[in-house]
Amino acid sequence: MKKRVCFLMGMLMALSVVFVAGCGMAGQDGKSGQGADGGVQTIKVGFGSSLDTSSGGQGLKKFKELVESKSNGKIKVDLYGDGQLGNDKSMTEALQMGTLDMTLPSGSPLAEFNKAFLAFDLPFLFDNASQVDKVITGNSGKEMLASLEVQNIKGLAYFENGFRNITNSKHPIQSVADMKGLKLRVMQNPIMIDTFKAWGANPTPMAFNEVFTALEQKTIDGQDNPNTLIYDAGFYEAQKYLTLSRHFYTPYVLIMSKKKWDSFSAEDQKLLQACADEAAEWQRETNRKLDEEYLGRMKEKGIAVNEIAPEEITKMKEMVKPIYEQYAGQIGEARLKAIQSEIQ
Ligand code: TK8
Repeated sequence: MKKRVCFLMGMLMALSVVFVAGCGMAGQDGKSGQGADGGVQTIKVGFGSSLDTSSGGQGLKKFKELVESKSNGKIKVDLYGDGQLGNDKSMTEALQMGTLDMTLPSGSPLAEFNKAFLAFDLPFLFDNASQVDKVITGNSGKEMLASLEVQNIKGLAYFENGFRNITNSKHPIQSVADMKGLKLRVMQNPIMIDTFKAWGANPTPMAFNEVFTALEQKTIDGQDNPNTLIYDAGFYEAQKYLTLSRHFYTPYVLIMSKKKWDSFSAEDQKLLQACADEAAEWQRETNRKLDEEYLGRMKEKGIAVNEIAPEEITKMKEMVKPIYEQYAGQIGEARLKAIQSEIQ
């Protein structure tokens, strides 16, 4: 299928990148692209989903367009989508080592590198987009981006992956009892694992690029993602039911290797930050439109969509209260309090 061909092509491209780098022809001290072509600096960006249909990919294209025009071509942005250069975790590691310049992971795998980001993974933390915006454009959001510096990462901005919903191939999830024993793929993140365990499901952590095949081969019953990615990744083709649970909110975090960031002049850094902010605002808006649009397309293609009754949601919230206490220490008590008061 389409996805698999992409993946194979991606592997080939990734191999050739490694080969060229191994021959010492690129990436000298993070200043690849500089010099020979009249001072042009190139930013190499890797992303786990598509560049065309996914909202994250569209946001990255927007960033590229802004940077290249505002720098008058002095800074070039090269985009590699579909997991060609790796998954969220491996690309973040590549950033730390300085072998990749930029990526856009979900906040959840990033939490493995910086525990503050676990805050966003708390179940039902946000009820709606305006609460999200208060936190990510407010103090807590900014502080968390800045805190990535310790990990050798420059945190630039928040894009939006979105509110996550559950798909599965067995039966509609109308109550928490319906989750019992369902083998659901989750991101590699401890809060997500503990949350689904608390609801009686059987969570299986897995990298994103393995999910489609696992659904198709039925080694898992289902998974959770925002509507945009359930559509973009084609998961709906291998699933019968989509439950609009909106149980987690996942931001995308636009990050650059510190080494690359430091290679830019103060003036260029200002330009890059401004482009990241503008692209982020555009992308969040776009994602919110696409969320609805792609849900409509999936309904047309035959997936059965249902909501969970409000009383059941209340019950699910009760069941995961201990998780807030359990993780407050790792997130930072003060940080969690600040986030909760920003939401109010
Ligand atoms: C790739 C990932 C992915 C995430 C996941 O873009 O792993 O489920 O939602 O979209 O960031």
